Amino acid sequence: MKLLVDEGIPIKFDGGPSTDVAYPGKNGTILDGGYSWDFNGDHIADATGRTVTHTFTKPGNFTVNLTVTDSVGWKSANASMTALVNDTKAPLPAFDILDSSKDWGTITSPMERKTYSFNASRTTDDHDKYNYSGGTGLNVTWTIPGPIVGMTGTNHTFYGINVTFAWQEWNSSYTVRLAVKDTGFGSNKPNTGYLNRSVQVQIDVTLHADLKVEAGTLKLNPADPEESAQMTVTVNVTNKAGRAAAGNVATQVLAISGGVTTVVATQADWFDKTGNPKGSHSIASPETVTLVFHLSLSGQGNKTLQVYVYDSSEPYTWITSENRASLPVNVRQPAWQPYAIYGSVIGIIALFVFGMYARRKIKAGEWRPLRGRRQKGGEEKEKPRREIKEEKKRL
Ligand SMILES: [Ca+2]
Ligand SMILES: [Ca+2]
Ligand SMILES: [Ca+2]
Repeated sequence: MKLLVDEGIPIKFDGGPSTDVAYPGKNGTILDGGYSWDFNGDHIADATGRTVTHTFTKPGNFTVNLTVTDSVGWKSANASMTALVNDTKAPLPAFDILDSSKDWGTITSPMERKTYSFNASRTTDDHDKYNYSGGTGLNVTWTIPGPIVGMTGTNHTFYGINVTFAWQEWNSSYTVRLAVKDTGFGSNKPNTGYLNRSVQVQIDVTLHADLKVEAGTLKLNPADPEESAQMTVTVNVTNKAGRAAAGNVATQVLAISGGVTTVVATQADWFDKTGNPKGSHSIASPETVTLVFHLSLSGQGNKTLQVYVYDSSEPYTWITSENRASLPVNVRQPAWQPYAIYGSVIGIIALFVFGMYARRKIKAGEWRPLRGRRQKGGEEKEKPRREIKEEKKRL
């Protein structure tokens, strides 16, 4: 006789059909306490009573024994059956991050671009274990977000109880998802347990540049430029100590006016601290460079000129107000502009005066209109000219 049950379900057992023969010809009496149940085959009683309720808390094959003893103390033969208990509970995933450089100690917050082992051997299941030599057992799948050293894409799947990788970039939160599947003992329906754990990846400060504009070094020449006239913007920029070299520096000058920001220069001349031109546009750590921008401003009036510098390796949390420097600037009317305006006005007046004068002369008959004169004498004058040209050719 075989019993098929799920783990965790209470099952009622009834020993009622048992009968007892105390000795030939006379029936004995079986008291309730005479029913002894062993549900796990260890021959140690787990319950007494004619009817008992038992819950199998673990999957597996178990031998159930019922021993019936009559009031006289004669033991009957055992009645036994086999119980096959299905695995219906998912594994409980758990993992540690191990640092080989610290004698495989457990850490919680890894460093960017450093390799660690992610180990799920603390995972438990009520039936299966991980099979290190392959074959059936717990099945472990990792889902790792974010860029990973030596891999493409931003979402990665790893298999196995121990996986090794390095995150390419620091991040306040990468959610590691661990899925562990059992074999589904008995029912052949595997159960999967999940664990989502947020992991903070620390920044390695030696892998990033950190630029700042030196306070008070921003100079405009001239300080009050004319509109559209050439001017220079000079500033000193430092890469802080203990950082990576800045090798891909973005440089910008912005003009801000009336809430509108315009990029007015992106290229600078680079000089080292001794004033010599710098061949490479990189800033070691620590080093200060001088940037000189040549630009002109359109639109008159008050503006804010802002220099903005950052390196492509600089984390966004390090690109702060220290990466910018600003000065107010009043863009003047160009010096030639008033003269041009006066000149135009005077010219218009002169034309008007001349017009009046000409009108009077024409009316008086002293001048003939231009159009009439051309029509009358035009053909007569052109003919001789043509003859002259022909003569020249002949010569
Ligand atoms: Ca037992
Ligand atoms: Ca299980
Ligand atoms: Ca910075």
